[in-house]
Amino acid sequence: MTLGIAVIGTGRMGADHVRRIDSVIGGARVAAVADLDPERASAVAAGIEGCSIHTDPAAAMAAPGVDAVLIASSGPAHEAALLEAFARGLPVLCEKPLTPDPAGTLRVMEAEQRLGRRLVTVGFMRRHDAEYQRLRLALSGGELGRPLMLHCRHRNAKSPSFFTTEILIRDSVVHEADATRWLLGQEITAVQVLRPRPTSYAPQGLGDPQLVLFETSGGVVVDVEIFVNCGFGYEVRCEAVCERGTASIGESGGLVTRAAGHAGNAIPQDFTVRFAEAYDREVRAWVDATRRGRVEGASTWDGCAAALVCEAGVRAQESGGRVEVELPERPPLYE
Ligand code: ISE
Repeated sequence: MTLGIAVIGTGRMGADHVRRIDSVIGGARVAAVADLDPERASAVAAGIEGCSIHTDPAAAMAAPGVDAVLIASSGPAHEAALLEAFARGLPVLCEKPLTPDPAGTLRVMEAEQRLGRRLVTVGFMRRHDAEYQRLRLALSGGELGRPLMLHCRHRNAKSPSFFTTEILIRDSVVHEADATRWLLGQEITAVQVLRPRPTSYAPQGLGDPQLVLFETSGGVVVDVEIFVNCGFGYEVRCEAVCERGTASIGESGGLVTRAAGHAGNAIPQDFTVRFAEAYDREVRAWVDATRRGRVEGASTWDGCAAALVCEAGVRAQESGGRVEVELPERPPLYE
């Protein structure tokens, strides 16, 4: 069967996923789209046969031929859309962050437990990136010895207008929160945030860049440079320092040209380019699993753990000190 998907939110990410489902991924079709802006939704759905257009996410989920939901609306709209999908028993791929606030994430986790089965896969696309997968394999292989530190750099060319000092943690560093847990198989137990003087290229009042430190349950220390107005492009790097060597990703810039006295490579300008293949693999894996009646990949628990790390990060920004992560017991549904 071809999986009919309702895509909620047709902004940059939603539009990219609509294109991907329509022309890259096999076995699925865009059956409905929803966006508060009907013109944007219509433009994104133009030319997709049988795709209905809505302003209300619930109406899109109720449209004929919808078997599953991809949520790509803004973070604050995720909780309501997730609960709507639960009410209809529809499997969901939800873009990160699962919800921007941990209280919302906990409510979603409780609702999913009441259903008694998993419906949610969280779109932490780095888990599907070939370089990240190689790094994880290198760390689990044991040849490098035990990991001691991760040095992470997360740079965006320019921040969107809604970014605040707090959102840098909840929307951007949330990726490192998940990647750290996934790469090391350890929980993050405490967070600190250092704030150098802001770049003069950041909007007034935005604390950019920031240096975020994680401590993990296994004693690894992780530093994350988050810099969302670096100007030159989109860059995500990670170096793992282990007892017998190091492993790093995000360094190879792909094609290098030498011409006219200059050598270099292009730097992607945003995440839809840098992680294009990871997004393809993520959506394909979700479609394939859903067609087999399975729910795989990052779970609501992973979304919740990442949100709680970010909450500690925001508290650490405010206090200037070290804040412990308050992680509840992992519910049996997510074992
Ligand atoms: C954006 O939402 C993403 O997910 C990107 O990967 C991240 O680099 C960016 O900072 C976020 O705003």
